[in-house]
Amino acid sequence: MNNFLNAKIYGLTAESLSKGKTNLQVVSEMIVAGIKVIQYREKEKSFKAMYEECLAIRKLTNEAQVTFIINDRLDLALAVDADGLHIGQEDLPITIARKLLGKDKILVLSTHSPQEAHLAEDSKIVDYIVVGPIFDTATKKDAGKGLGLDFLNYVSNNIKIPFVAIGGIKEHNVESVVKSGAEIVAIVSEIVGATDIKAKVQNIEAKMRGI
Ligand code: TZP
Ligand code: MG
Repeated sequence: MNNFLNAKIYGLTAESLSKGKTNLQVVSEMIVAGIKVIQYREKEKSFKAMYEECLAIRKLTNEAQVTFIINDRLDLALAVDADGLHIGQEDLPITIARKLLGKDKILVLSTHSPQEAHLAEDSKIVDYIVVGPIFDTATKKDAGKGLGLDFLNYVSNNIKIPFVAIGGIKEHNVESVVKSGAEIVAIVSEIVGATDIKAKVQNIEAKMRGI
């Protein structure tokens, strides 16, 4: 199932930033809030723990017809029959990821420069690119400094495959990201750390619609 086509928000898990909630609780609140594409992102747990958590998330996302993407781990994506895999420039080469994932799953690739974005587009095997970090973020330790909106503007003017903006995106700055061409935003801390996830999502979506 691919809901990226009409999604506004790509929601990512981060249990350490979830104010005591589990990833499963956060995912279930994201679903109630209407988020249609959710990524499991977890760097600390054992494979067994991630597998069990993802099986439960897979059940919830299937029931709600929400697209479920796994970060980094192709084996985990296949093991729980996720809808897709999100990898970075330091992960499996995209050709191998695509080969092992099969043609029907969604392949998402993070990009950090115009050159990486063009390579992803020219490959013809990446479905979505993620563009960032747009702003500084403490969520991803090795993200580096925010690249600013220029890279996003470049992608929106020069790249034809769909893209998602990421990195330091909050309710207060999401309008600037949309004005620079992003139709989908990936958000971690602002959503998982919200006391009321549904209200936060509604506020962000309202800002994205220019309300
Ligand atoms: N990739 C680039 S920045 C980032 C990832 C996973 C983290 C974004 O998190 P936040 O909390 O929305 O800034
Ligand atoms: Mg990664």
